[in-house]
Amino acid sequence: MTFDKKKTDYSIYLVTDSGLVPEGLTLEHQVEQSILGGATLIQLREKTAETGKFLETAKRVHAITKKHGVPLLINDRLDIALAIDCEGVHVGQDDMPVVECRRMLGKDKIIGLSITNREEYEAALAADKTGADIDYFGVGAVYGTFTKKLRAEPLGLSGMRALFAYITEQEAKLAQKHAFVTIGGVKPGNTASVRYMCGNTCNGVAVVSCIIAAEDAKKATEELAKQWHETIPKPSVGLSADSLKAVNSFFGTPVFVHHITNNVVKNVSANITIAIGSSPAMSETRAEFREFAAIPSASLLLNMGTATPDGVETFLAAGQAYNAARRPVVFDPVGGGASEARKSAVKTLLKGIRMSVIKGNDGEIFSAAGLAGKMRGVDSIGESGLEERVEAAAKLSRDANAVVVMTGKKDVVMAPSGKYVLCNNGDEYLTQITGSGCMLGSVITSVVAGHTDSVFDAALAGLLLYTIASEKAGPKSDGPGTFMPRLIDEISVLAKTGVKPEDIQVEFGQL
Ligand code: 3NM
Repeated sequence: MTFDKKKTDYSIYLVTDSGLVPEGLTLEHQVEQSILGGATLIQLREKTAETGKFLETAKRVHAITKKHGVPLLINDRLDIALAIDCEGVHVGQDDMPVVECRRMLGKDKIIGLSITNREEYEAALAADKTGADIDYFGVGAVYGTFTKKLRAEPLGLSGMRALFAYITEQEAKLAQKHAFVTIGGVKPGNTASVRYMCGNTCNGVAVVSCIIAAEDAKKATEELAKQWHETIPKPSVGLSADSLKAVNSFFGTPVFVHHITNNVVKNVSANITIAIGSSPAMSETRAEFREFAAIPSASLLLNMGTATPDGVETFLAAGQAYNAARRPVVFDPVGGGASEARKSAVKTLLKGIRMSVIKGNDGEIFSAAGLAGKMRGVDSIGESGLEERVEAAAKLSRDANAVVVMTGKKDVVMAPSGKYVLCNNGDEYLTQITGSGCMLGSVITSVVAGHTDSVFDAALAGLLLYTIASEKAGPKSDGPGTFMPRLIDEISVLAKTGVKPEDIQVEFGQL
């Protein structure tokens, strides 16, 4: 095999552990099946093998990888890599320093290094300056894993996104760029989300157990590769001031909206979902999450109104089931900044779940963005200046790679790209009933579920449907008590007839 390391495909990277190979199968069989299923790079990682045995295994595995033209790297053991003359090594922070590896291996071999934070990445850049010439980094752990005792807390999706944002900025300044793979608890169900959150700087996913422990390693690799290659579309902004009539094309698609929400609003949330022609379910039963997520039009609304520790686990299980099924998850961090327990719950959920939309009042959005929010119990007190609100929505949108809908006098709909819409629609009565924000969450989830390729536009359309319905309901109401049923009446009409362009009051902006 003629080997040019610059052409290395890092996308589907199998790291071995013979201890996890199912009974009756061999490591060599798993490696070959995985290559047949689409693995593009193999690392032999055998932490407990004795030298002689390791060398023999390495020779056999190298014969297989060479036959298929896939590079083989050896974990930690430079001596083995040199002995079999394979394509390179992967080292950890406590292994042979990368500069020494390069000196011994020469310039044409691949050298990879594990990192878990900015400091380790920066130290590696310094090592590059003294001749390490590192080719790629394994970044993790993304999630918790039983395969390895981790050196640090898993980064989660939000942590990976933050680290990759920093890395991407630094790499742009470098002449010789590196490749990056993510590792730790990665499997087919979360691969698309990991890729979406890490962005284009991420070249692949490195996995151990989801392939090496599979009865059918070829099939397991094919599934991983499929998830890697089917990327999730960005929530780009298609609607413009000139094309607002098109919002009506977003209504009328019946979908299934799975709510995990608080007891105060379950009834009205179900009613408003039915009013716009969709089907609500209110299930906290983990055993049925996967089945529900598999419904073709399914969507999930996570409303954190009553956040118990067990509730957070339920949210995570549901969110991850919907992420795996590539169905939208809308997050309403109700009262997100009201207590330390709620702040920590929001962090945990943003680590574990890829959200399509995050909807909240300004206190909730400021808090989720890590900016001090002003809260009174679960209600937001007063509003910050518009500029600050737009910036907070933009920060959260970038951090979570999600569309953010921030309600207030002017509602803000924000895309991760910094494009945004300010909406002036909405009746005063919305501030005088309980559950008005929660019902908006149901409406947005329903519209987004019917239009997963245009999440931003769908979230905006849902907001307009709801706020314009409130403006129709307000004048027909005698007070907040009669406003609630009127709102449901009006929305059921507007969902069919569409909103009138002259009723829409929005401004488009770009940061
Ligand atoms: N390195 P699985 S996590 C080998 O964080 C390894 O650097 C990690 O195994 C790191 O795919 C890990 O079975 C194990 O979760 C990954």
